[in-house]
Amino acid sequence: MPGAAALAAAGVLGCWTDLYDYSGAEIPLTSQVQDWRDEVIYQLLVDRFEDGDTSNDVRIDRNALGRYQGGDWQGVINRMGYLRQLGVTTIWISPIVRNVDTDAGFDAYHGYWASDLTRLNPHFGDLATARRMVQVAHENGIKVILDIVTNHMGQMFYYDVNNNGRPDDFVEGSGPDYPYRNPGGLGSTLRRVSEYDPDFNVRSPVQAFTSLGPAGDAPVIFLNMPDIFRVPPPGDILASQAVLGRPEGYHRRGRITAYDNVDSQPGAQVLLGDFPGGLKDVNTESPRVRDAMVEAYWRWVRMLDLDGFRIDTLKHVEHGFWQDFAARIRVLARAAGKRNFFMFGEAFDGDDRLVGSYTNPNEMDSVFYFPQKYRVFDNIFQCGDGRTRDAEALLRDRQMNYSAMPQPNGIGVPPRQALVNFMDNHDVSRFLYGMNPTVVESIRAGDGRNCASGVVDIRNPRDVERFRPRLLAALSYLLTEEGIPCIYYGTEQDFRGGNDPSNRERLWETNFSTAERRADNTFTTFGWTRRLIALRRTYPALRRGAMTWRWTTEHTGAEPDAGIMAFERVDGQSYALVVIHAKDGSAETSMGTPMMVSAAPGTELVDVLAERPRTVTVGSGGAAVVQMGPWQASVFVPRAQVRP
Ligand SMILES: [Ca+2]
Ligand SMILES: [Ca+2]
Ligand SMILES: [Ca+2]
Repeated sequence: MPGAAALAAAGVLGCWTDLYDYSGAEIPLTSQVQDWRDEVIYQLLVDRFEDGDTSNDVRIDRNALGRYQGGDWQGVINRMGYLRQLGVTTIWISPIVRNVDTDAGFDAYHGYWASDLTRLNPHFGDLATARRMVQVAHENGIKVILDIVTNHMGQMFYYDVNNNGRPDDFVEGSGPDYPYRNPGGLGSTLRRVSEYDPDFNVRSPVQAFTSLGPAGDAPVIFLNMPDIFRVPPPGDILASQAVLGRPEGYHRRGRITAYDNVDSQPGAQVLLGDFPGGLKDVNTESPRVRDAMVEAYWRWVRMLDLDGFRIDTLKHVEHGFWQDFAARIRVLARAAGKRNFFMFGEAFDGDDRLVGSYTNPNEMDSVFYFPQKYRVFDNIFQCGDGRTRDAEALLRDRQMNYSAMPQPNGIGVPPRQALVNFMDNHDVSRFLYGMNPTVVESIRAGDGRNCASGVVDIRNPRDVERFRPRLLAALSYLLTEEGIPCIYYGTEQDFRGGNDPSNRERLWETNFSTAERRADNTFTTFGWTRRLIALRRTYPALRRGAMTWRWTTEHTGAEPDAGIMAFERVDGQSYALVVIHAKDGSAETSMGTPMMVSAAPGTELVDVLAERPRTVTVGSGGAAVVQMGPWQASVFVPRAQVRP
């Protein structure tokens, strides 16, 4: 690496292009994970986590969260101790590959604008640093999941609709076609067309027009701007990549304008359209493109000893691609001796059946549990009106909608038991941001639920403080329920940013505080999270136990059991009963009538989450009565199983 001065003097990124030695880059692969249900995932955006190397801080702007901030892989290395102290066991890192560096006033700090899948993004470091990051993580018992995108590349080309050889913005159409102004309707609507991002064309590739009329498929013109890595992938490192620099590598239909046809029919906009922002949709049906994706991403596993892929935008790619891609990666992993390589994906949708469909045979080992994010973390924990019954309905639906068969050559756990649970991520406002008034309105309209208590005035720190008990209760659920918990970085430091990019704060500004107590001796969110993760590690039932609901309710307000939710986790002899009171209030409450649990009558259950352990003795027939304070969470285990 040249020094910081040399980079700054050069002032462009092009000078970084060929600094890396990719030769002899494969390393021995290791198997780090026995059972993914034992893991706690921590999602971090590399650019926002820690700036460990100021020499790569090229063109950062700390006044704008839509620009690069300076975080890097050296920063992740430097803060491995912080992650270990929190107790997380896996990090999911944002994409590492080279991106179109900047476009329309925003930067590719997030990594979702790929331009070359075989080179690294130099803002984050070099190959040696990336490799050391994974090695140091493994030495600390932390696994590394790489975020990958196969659906689209960055803004690589424009459609030369008017055939003049340069990118234009223009108005199209012959005039207003309102009947009163144009009897007979011969005109067409005026609309603005950007050649970077024209609207979806239903029947064919984006079409060209001249003054004489239609002129066939619009030429696709790749840009050549090496200073910002906006160049077609040269295919010099992997020949397979060259297809991504040619028109045939893309669907060329234009930008998605309707998201409602999400059922993956052939021809659907969501499958073939460009992603907003001009992100060009890859021709994923093409065998050449499939080869390019498998080769490029498998190569990073070989070079870095990665432990899994988090896969972007599942529902924008046809099922056939996933069945091919995932199966081939698994075969490669097995042949290379990498066991339990984990692949889970993002279908950003509340439709449980749709999300579950990506766990069908040969597809994902797991998916982000978006339906739960909406129906449990938003509607129960953020809203807090007392109704908890829908959490039970969701678990029932899981039996129908998510595969019960582990993927062939996969992680050995059925998808339905390995869903990735989360309350927020980089694409939604943070939990502590509170409920968005629009969401509140839609919930009210939908089922009459009153979420007024979930609305937080984000300008008022006291309001946020009143909301924080909900976060602690939500974390208690996240870290004790069935599946694999995933925590978005900054949650442990009470970050409360709204939508993208304000939910992508710089973590280093917290000084990575590991304080477990606040001035009044209550837990910090860091301390509470650490405590829950430790419990999960100590009690096998909380990691691998089957989950059975024992109490949910439709009651609200002052009714005795409003806000109560209780479930058991049972793994062989290991038993846990989790009770959470997801509602505001001032006094303790019990559920009115006893709940029936499966622990034997006479069993003394100890609340191991409480600071001063309290006990409940199971009565005849399995009846148990539990008193709960507002937003309190309890984890009861039999006295004989309590561990220090
Ligand atoms: Ca840096
Ligand atoms: Ca043009
Ligand atoms: Ca697509």
